[in-house]
Amino acid sequence: LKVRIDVVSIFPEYLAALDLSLIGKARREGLLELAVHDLRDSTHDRHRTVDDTPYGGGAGMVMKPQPWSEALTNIRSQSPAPRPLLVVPSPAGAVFTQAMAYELAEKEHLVFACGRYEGIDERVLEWAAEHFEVRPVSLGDYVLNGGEVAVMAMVEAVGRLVPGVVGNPESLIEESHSDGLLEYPVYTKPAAWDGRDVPEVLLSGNHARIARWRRDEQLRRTAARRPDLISDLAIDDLDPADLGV
Ligand code: 6GU
Repeated sequence: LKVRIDVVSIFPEYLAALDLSLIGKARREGLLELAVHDLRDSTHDRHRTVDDTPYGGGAGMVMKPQPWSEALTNIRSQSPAPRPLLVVPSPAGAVFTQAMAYELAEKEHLVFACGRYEGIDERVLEWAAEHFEVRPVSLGDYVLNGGEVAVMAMVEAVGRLVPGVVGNPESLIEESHSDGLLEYPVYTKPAAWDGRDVPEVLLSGNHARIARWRRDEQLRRTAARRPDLISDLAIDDLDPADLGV
């Protein structure tokens, strides 16, 4: 169940950090096959031009179609999948979520097309839809200068869900968002630090009381910080004890 990931960018060095940590280890162990491509390798002029002025006027530059079609055609020709998923990072995309990370982790081949400037000529996305499943994706409601940082976040979120990448699969089950709630607070030794005590319930050895306390802290924290997540809960996501019955 290996996942192949290709990233196309005009700043391939940005993605060098994907050699580090858990994702780098997964690559070395062959669980994840990741290649980063320089879009400028698909240009043919002396200046390796990837952008031009926008039709209709306006600020900034737009990425030209030709280098993209050439780069993506090359990647497509090497694909193990009949119709790889093309993720196009964009603040105008659908918001990336943990559910989407799980969905992407099931794919055989993911391709990330990092735009810069004001974006990629729209016809590239139309053309690409004939060869890929095209998915514009945003990290959230703020603007980055390009897709590279977003791709780092998405590759890490997806990569850690590939079987074998995270050593202890329990840590995937317990973490934030897996049950629709934020995580409970955690503590380690010493039991007293800076005049602050670890909540006594955690030292009690009473596993049922600890589980109840942690769940209440999750609910309290989620209601305070992310009321939108509370609204999204289905009745079946709650335990009768969550409601005090
Ligand atoms: Cl995926 N790309 C860019 N350029 N800006 C963003 C983003 C993506 N997500 C949030 N802001």
